[in-house]
Amino acid sequence: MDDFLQQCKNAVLNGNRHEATDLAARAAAGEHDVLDAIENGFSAGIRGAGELWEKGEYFLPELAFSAEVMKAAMEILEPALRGAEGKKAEARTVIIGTVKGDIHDIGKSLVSTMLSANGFDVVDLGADVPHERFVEEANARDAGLVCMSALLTTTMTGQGRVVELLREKGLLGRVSVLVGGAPTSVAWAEKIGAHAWASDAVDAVRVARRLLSDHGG
Ligand code: B1M
Repeated sequence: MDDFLQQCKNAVLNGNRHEATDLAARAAAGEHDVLDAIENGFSAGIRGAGELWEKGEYFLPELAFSAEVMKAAMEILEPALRGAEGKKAEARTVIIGTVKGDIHDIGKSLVSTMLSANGFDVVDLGADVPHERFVEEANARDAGLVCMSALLTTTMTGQGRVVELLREKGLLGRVSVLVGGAPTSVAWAEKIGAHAWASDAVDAVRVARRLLSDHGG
């Protein structure tokens, strides 16, 4: 890991807001590739904080503080991310959210930003989104794609519930479903009947494009 990325990682890991926002501003100003700083610097920091918490070396408030610092950095980086990407208008609306019972929103927001930056018309429902709401919004907006994030093994089942609800309402032919989040996988997506899985925000853009063009978006 180069020095800049290591500093980004440490700033989040140590809960140093000033350092993190300063590094984010430097990346946004062009000193370092923005996506690389997010994926391999700041995200490495928040994952590191999670590992320390798992080992009992961090308490939950420390983990939450690291997450706040990461979000403060993301606020600075997101506009730069939007500006950095090419704009190609995609016709169909994309609905995105983190499923019910799950408040992890950092990865979801990164995916959402990258989709917007790449010309998708994104409706971000936030975190802890009731299963029915994905379906209502997809129907009301004639969406082409529903994207769901889940970070907990206890909430990932909600992704499957939304697929079932879409099927029950007869929407599954019209709308595709993309799932992601740390505990999910290609096998999981197949098991619940989702159309695809993506590993990260860049992959999500690639897969979303494919799904929308396959389904006439
Ligand atoms: Co929580 N948490 N957390 N947490 N947390 C995890 C997920 C955990 C793995 C930590 C651990 O044990 N090592 C663990 C889950 C264990 C499990 O289910 N097996 C856990 C737990 C247990 C909990 C609580 C239950 C703790 C408690 O209260 N006892 C609680 C749950 C609250 C709730 O949701 N109801 C909780 C709370 C929190 C905080 C509030 C402190 C904070 C969240 C703050 C926030 O998001 N606003 C937090 C954090 C920060 C984490 C870790 C450390 C980091 C998550 C993160 O932001 N990563 C996490 C450990 C880990 O993931 N290693 C952990 C950075 C982000 C950029 O990556 O979200 O993976 P990620 O997103 C990636 C990809 O996954 C992918 O692209 C993104 C960009 O690369 N992706 C998609 C994500 N969504 C996608 C959707 C797509 C496609 C790709 O298409 C739709």
